[in-house]
Amino acid sequence: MDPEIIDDGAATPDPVELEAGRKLFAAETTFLLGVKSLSQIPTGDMPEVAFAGRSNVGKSSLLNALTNRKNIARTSNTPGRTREVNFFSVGDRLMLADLPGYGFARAPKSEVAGWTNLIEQYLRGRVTLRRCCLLIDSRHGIKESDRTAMALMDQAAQSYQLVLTKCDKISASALSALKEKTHAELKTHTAAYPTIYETSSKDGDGINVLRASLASLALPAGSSQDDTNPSN
Ligand SMILES: Nc1nc2c(ncn2[C@@H]2O[C@H](COP(=O)(O)OP(=O)(O)O)[C@@H](O)[C@H]2O)c(=O)[nH]1
Ligand SMILES: [Mg+2]
Repeated sequence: MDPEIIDDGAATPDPVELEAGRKLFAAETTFLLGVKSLSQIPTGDMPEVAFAGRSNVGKSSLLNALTNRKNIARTSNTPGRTREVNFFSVGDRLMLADLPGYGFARAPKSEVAGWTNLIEQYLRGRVTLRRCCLLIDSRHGIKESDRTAMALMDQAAQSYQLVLTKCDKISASALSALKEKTHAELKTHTAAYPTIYETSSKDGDGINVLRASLASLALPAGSSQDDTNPSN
């Protein structure tokens, strides 16, 4: 049977994929730089995955959980603090881009326009970008500002996957209802993957599955960019 037809949005990697994810993120993650404008963006040919979501969705916590670091991405109780794009290299095989959070309730219009402009430029100009992870707070589901972000990525034909955060905070039945609703909505978005990732940075649930999905986008192990010697 065509797996698309029976896809219920659950992510089920096989052991080989899980091991590839574990290996990739067991390598050292290094913070490269933070940029306020895209003219300062680092170039290179490492494949890149970007992380986007509303302020306070748990983006920094997720990046820390993925990379086994306590504070490589600064967590904060004050929403809307990060106004730059931060770049991290995972073992010289995959670049992670932490995009500024959006949807902060009291954000002035000019700030919203600034965010949209930055993201549009980034999506248009970043040839190494393989995928965006769009984080959704499992307590709130998809909000209007997320729909704006999804529309931007659909228009840019930029593939993206939804990652539910803070799943430890809701019941199993609420999570399953949310997934059903979210899955239905995803079908109307042309660039969205049907798979929905459930995570909790607090208790670590789903982190290994997300790692496995990103490992398929990374450079092969032992082939970092400066490995130019074929005898290596
Ligand atoms: N219970 C729980 N809280 C979380 C989780 N992820 C983040 N948080 C909390 O949510 C708040 C915002 O997290 P942060 O990672 O700074 O969000 P960001 O603004 O998207 O980077 C902090 O108080 C975190 O401790 C999670 O998986 N479970
Ligand atoms: Mg943050």
